[in-house]
Amino acid sequence: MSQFVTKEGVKNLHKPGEELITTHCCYCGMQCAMHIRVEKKTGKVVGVEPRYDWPVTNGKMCPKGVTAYQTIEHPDRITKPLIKRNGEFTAVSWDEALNYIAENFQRIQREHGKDAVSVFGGVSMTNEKCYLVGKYARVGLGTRYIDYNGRFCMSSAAGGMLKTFGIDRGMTLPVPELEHTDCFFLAGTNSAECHPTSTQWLWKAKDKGAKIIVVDPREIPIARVADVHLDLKPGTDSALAAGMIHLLIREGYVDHEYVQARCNNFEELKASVEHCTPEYTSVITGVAVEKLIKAAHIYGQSPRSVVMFARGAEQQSKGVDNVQMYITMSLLRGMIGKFASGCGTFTGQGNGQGGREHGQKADLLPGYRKLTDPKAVEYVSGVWGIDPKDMPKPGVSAYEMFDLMHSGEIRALHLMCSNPAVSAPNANYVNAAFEKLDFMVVSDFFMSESAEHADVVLPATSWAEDEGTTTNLEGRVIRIRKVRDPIGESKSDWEIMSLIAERMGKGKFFPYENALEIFNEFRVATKGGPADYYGITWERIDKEDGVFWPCPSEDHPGTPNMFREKFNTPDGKANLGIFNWREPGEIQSEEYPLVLTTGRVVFHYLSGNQTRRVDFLMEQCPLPYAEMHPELAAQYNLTNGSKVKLTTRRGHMTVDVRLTKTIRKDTIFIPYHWGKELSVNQLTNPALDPISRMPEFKVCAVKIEKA
Ligand SMILES: Nc1nc2c(c(=O)[nH]1)N[C@H]1C(S)=C(S)[C@@H](COP(=O)(O)OP(=O)(O)OC[C@H]3O[C@@H](n4cnc5c(=O)[nH]c(N)nc54)[C@H](O)[C@@H]3O)O[C@H]1N2
Ligand SMILES: Nc1nc2c(c(=O)[nH]1)N[C@H]1C(S)=C(S)[C@@H](COP(=O)(O)OP(=O)(O)OC[C@H]3O[C@@H](n4cnc5c(=O)[nH]c(N)nc54)[C@H](O)[C@@H]3O)O[C@H]1N2
Ligand code: SF4
Ligand SMILES: [Mo]
Repeated sequence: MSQFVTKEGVKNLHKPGEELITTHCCYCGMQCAMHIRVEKKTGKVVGVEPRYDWPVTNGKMCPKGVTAYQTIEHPDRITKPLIKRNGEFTAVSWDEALNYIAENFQRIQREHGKDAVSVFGGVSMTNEKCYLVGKYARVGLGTRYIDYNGRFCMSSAAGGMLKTFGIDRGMTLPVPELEHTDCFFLAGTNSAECHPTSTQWLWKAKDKGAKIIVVDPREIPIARVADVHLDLKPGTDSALAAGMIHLLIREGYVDHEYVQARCNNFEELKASVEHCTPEYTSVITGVAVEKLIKAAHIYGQSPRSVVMFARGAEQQSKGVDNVQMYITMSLLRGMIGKFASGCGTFTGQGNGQGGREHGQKADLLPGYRKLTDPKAVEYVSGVWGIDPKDMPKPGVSAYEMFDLMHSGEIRALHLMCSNPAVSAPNANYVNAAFEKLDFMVVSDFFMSESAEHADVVLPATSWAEDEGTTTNLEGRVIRIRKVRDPIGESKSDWEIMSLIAERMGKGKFFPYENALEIFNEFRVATKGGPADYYGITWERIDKEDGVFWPCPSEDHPGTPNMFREKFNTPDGKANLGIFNWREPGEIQSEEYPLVLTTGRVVFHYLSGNQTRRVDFLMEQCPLPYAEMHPELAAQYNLTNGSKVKLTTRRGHMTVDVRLTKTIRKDTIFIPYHWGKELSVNQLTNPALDPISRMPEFKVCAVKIEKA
């Protein structure tokens, strides 16, 4: 892969007779720009070439990105619709599959009501598709039950931002400004493995003297070069932030002028952290007092600081509290709205930002409008051409949909672009929920652990066989281009939804010929909403290297920097967090004495359904493992490579031990990119955050024994 790291020779990777098609990587929220190499004669995809002239990633890519093209024409692609008969999938025509789906959806809705059919979406899809999922559920199928995989991903960040700023936008500043930042406070983000190309900005800033503080139970790659590593016990982020805030106030680092002018709740916040001395904080978080004090001084003295967080802090039953407390650290220093300063979440999936704004969430309509707001319902109904009375009410969150499958309130499911059999918490319960369904449809381009439960599997096109837009972690809307014609008989997700809607008698609401028509309708649907895309056109995106929302009109420049003058709350002020300590949903006990946390490795993506099919990535990382400290392992007579059985209140699994001194002695880390008996989600706790309904993937109590 070395040719991708130096500039020399790379520009000439492609050969004569090849065409370069400019697009963006299908995986994480960095959305690295790249060219796909296509052989002109055959139309075949033969490789990739980084794109150097894109200001966010500058030609950098990671091991997943440079091999992503290998999934496009992979022999495992599903090429025909499949119907399960007597336990076996058989290929059928589109007509047969679509009729079968419509018959079953209609029968179930006749017998059990409209809401008995549900939709579960995902945000690896373009904005056009994500927008249509919401319309498909509410207009095409007429159900209230729709939610999506972003619930497991961005919902706590969204909840914290909404509470604090009145709007949820991943980053308050554009990525290239990070080069000029003096201090990075990174909480629960393993960006070197999960957003690898973002680190170029850290290194540039570090060359100019920037300081780095890392908050993570593991000494992750960036922690090794950090000025301070706060190695907290999983599940204690809000207490850690409260301790930092206590010190910022005590040591005189608060920008009182800014707080006075732009924030609410300062006195309440101050009272709530009065007891959070470094000693108190150290007891709760397990971080040494000296480290806390050092971090507060470094952070407090930096003229331009950025606080970034990700799933480590967010995937907890108090993820929203954690996010709000970390943002509060940034507000107290007066950083938000200033150059090269501010805060943000590392958006997970490729379109994790755009896909959460346009109506896949149980309570949201396009443009981040709320389904509980009658004016929003009236506006969107107008755009869709339906009677506002027919707009379904808000449904429930992703995990709660599985509860309703168990109780029988939900009897059918159309799952697209997600693999919850692997990625949802408490996997045994989730797999049992799929088995309880009367009827299940899955759209995917590969067979998945979830699709194995389905009655019908529909071949969707991949990210490279259709065009559209995504919104990257900055809030920048960018173009995804069609690289080749659909493989086999696969169809684009928007076409599949439109065809089913047509058979459900709702065809007139889905008249689309192409993705651009959907984009133009979607612009109008978002007009005037918090996430306003009305002024964004595909032409502008090409000309301007992406356009940032909100962008209310075609002559509006877009909004790379948020909150320059005011916040989106009714009084224009940000709401500081107020500390209120809560334990994680499950704490250690005599029976379950250790903490289990889960996450990612650089070589695999999410449920692994794509990356487990790439030889190079499998060579690097074929199996999950349990990362643990040698001192902990010794207590159980475990060595590197021995088999360990892990058990929680929900399930058990056996994996290899990987010894490392870079993890806390009370914590075990397992990556979650594998299914069935290799799935760590057999063990995880579905305790939900009260606001975001995010499950607690990052903390549960576990016991271990030698297997
Ligand atoms: N290689 C790779 N990259 C990816 C993905 C992938 O699957 N693979 N997925 C993409 C997606 S969808 C997402 S959401 C992002 C996720 O990106 P990240 O959030 O960076 O990834 P995670 O590994 O889930 O968790 C980050 C860190 O949280 C730490 N952690 C665990 N418990 C706690 C805690 O209680 N507090 C704190 N502060 N930290 C804790 C873990 O040790 C881990 O290092 O990555 C995106 N990029
Ligand atoms: N234990 C644990 N569990 C976790 C997490 C964790 O940190 N720990 N993180 C959570 C997070 S942050 C996330 S984002 C979730 C994600 O988990 P999932 O939602 O399961 O994500 P993927 O594995 O990307 O699943 C996407 C599926 O859709 C297919 N697909 C990809 N693109 C398209 C498309 O455009 N159209 C269609 N129709 N199909 C497509 C892929 O082949 C794959 O089968 O996992 C969550 N689960
Ligand atoms: S950093 Fe993210 S977007 Fe960039 S190549 Fe890697 S997975 Fe793809
Ligand atoms: Mo995610």
